[in-house]
Amino acid sequence: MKEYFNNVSKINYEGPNSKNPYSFKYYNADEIIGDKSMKKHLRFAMSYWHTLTADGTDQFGVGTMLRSWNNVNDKMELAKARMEAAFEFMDKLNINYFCFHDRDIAPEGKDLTETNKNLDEIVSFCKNLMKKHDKKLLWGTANLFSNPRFVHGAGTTCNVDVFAYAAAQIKKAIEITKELGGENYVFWGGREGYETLLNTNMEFELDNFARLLHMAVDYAKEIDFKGQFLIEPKPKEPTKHQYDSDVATVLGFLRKYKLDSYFKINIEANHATLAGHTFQHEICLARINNALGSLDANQGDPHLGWDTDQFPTDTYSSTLSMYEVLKNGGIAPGGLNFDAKVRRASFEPEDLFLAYIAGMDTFAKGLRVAYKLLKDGPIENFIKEKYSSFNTSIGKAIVDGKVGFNELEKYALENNDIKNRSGRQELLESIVNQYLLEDK
Ligand code: XUL
Ligand code: CO
Repeated sequence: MKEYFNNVSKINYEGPNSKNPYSFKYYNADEIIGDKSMKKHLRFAMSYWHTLTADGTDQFGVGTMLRSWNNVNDKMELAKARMEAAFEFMDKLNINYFCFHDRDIAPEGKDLTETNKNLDEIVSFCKNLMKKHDKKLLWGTANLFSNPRFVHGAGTTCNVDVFAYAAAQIKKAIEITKELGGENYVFWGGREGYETLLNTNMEFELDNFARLLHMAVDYAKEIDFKGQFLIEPKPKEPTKHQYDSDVATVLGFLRKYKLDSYFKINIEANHATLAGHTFQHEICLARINNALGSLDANQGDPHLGWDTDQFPTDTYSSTLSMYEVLKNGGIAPGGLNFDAKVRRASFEPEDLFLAYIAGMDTFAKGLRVAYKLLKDGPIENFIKEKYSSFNTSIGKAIVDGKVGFNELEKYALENNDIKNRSGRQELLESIVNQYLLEDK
């Protein structure tokens, strides 16, 4: 088979002292951390769109990426060359999973029939490569945002023809995800939102969106698709008011429409930033609601107000997010998908490897530190102690639901000596630093 990345060979773990840029410093796939190997904790996935199809185009200029598979003219041949490159890339980086949108892997045809035919051809090509390279599909999804037909949305469109098209597209995307053994299926509502209420019936749009998701749930049952359904929140971008703006909003939506038992949440770091939350906050909120599904591991830039989708290099954030993942008992059947793209100026194919190494090492380091922090317990113990007044007497009675306003008023009237204790934020932050800086 043709080699697409002939300047880079397999990336191995060489440890934190290595100066070889093409080596892992922290990610040691088979090393056991606690009860399982790093690769089982982290379940890294390659994002097909950013890695294989993105060309570096931005609003000011055309693509810059040098990609050896691009010299093929025929669209289907190009799709196949890309896919071969994808499997070579995953092999060399020791990544076991990938994620795609339907339109990333196969080109649209002149109509839906031809588009589906293209998809079928590529899916069977993909299935063979998956077997040969021993790779798995973390999740599939449908791109319901790039084509101009989705100008008013997909599930929230005002045009019933578009709604039907979206349903047909999702149906097919679930089918191919099943065909490839996908462990999850993602809904990111790219165009599901609005700019102004002057032209929008928000209530009807949300009802319709829920109708579409219920149809998806019914269809999954019909064809016995066992993968986990996920919703991916994101505020603003592309629309001003995205309906799935953050974890709390998605939970409210799922509960209102009785979809909560069928969906978990795919949380993306940069989307959390845009929502004014930390990644950790979003993961924690999903975790405590039994809704943590999967992670899109990337990061934004605090100085830029859009979804820059950078590779994650912030070890503080990766530590605190892995802390939540460990508290969740793991992320499976979800994983860590690098929904991240190399910068436009990092246009050489080697940059893709260097970027993934950076991201994988950042989360491996985060996992190692989070595991030690959780095992030693300085944060857990502090938090436990902080709420200890609820463990005995009147505090316990509140938690047990045994007292109401009358008893609490009596207690407050008799208790004139209220004392608070420090929250010790700075101490706790320096403990996290200590663990991070001392871990080798
Ligand atoms: C867009 C985004 C998507 C989803 C899948 O910001 O994150 O790529 O992850 O549609
Ligand atoms: Co994403």
